[in-house]
Amino acid sequence: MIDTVTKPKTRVKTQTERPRLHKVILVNDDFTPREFVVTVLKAEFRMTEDQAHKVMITAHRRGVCVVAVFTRDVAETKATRATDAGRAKGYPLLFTTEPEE
Ligand code: TYC
Repeated sequence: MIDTVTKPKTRVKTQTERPRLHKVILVNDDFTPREFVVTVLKAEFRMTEDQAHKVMITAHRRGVCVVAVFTRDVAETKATRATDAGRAKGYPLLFTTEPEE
């Protein structure tokens, strides 16, 4: 019997798709002190005082503010750590995540 080798007819995709990015969103509340929100943003998201203050004040005025975008795992880990930092002090500070369009 003759073994025949057939070439695949379809071409394999050569480019890997980029993973979808997820937004970390800061949610306003009436209880967490402004300065504490700034401290958490600086520690968890490596922001400067100025950047952190702008994000905090935007969430304070508009209800929410996008903090940054990451791959899903990183976004979820950072949102959880930042939310837990507030909870450890008894504050209802909340960071959520959602996929980018
Ligand atoms: N609204 C809070 C206050 O007046 C400050 C604050 C800002 C809390 C942003 C949460 O995501 C937040 N103390």
